[in-house]
Amino acid sequence: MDEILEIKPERIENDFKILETFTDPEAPWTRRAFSLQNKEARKWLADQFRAAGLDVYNDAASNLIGRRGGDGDQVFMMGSHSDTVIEGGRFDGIVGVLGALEIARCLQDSDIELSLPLEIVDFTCEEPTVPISPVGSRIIAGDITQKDLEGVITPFGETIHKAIDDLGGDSSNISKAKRALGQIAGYLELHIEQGAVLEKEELAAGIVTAIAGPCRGTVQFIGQPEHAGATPMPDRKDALVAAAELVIAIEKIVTTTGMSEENVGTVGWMNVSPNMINVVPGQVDMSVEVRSTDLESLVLVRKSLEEEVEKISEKRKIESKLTWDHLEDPVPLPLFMQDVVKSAFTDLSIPIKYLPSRASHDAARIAPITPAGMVFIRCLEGKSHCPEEWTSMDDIVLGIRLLGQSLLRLNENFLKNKKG
Ligand code: HGY
Ligand code: MN
Ligand code: MN
Repeated sequence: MDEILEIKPERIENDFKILETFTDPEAPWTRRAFSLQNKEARKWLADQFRAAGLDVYNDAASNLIGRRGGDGDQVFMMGSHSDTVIEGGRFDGIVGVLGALEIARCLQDSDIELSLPLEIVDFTCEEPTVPISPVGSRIIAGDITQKDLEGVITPFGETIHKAIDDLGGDSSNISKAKRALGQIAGYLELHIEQGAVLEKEELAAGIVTAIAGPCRGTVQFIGQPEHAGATPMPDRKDALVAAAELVIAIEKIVTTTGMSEENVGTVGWMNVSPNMINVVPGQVDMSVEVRSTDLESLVLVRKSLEEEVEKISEKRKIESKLTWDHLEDPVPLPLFMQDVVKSAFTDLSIPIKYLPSRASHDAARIAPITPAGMVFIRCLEGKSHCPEEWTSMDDIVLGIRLLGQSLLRLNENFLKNKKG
């Protein structure tokens, strides 16, 4: 199929330049979900969606949606997220949102109508700014219920209800945002790889085969705060030493369990109390996150981690509590969606490269209700979730061309199946 969408690099470049200005000025690039920067960026994005001829609305989950091609229950969907981690990158998620916007503009420019309406989406809160994240894509998939919102407070001290409402959602009735299986005829997401496989093989783009499942939780160790000078070592119930043992144990578990090369494990934050130089730490709260593209290994890793917490707490005679906040299995992307994306690579004469995603994406969260496909573009040294995250405008333009071509191929596929 010929390439008929005319991507405009200068438009895309301009979008990135403007969107990245919506950041915490002290910590570029930080635009956490529900922050002031997120709200302001959303207003700007909504204006761009409108200027691209889209009908713009927020669903009850507050996802920002631009729609073209009239009514009708079933749609094609493309998108990603524009919220970031703290001092994250200018490209994680953003490439997918601005890429979808550019495709919508190209469709408007060339007056092309697809066989179904198209919705482009900026999903709310993809990054773990609140424990129940990702919020927007999980609500669409029916994976977050009204009850799950209870008690959730954002880092800005607001209830998740107020935060969703302030972003244009309807937190009292989030089930209105839920889509039934099949309502989204196909979903496409463009994203940076956040790994270095493409760069090492000197490839600009790749076809995603599966998405690793992130399992996130918190561990609490409760020992006994004591005088750091007067308390003999054997008598201590030092919560921080217990936590330190667990940090080392997690690294050992993920690197020796199952298909270990598929596993990763991280302790991202830790709170020590009372956090004073001359007091034996009485309590530690810490995050644990393990992931794998292999389900069996992921289950074994989680089980070993739970056993390890028990073991440490028995040995040190201190209390412990592990709570899993969010469990995700690895998500294989349907072969026919991989073929849709592959045909786009062939159309544009781009070398074919299949690879799994070790980072997770909105595509994984809506995969249970729609066939999802992903296009990856390389990023510098695989870096992401840090200010050094970078990808070239050439690779971004190529990624958007592949995204657009995949959409046309998805449309052609849909029409063929409809004719039967
Ligand atoms: O953590 C992730 O994989 C994604 O960036 N939220
Ligand atoms: Mn991310
Ligand atoms: Mn992302």
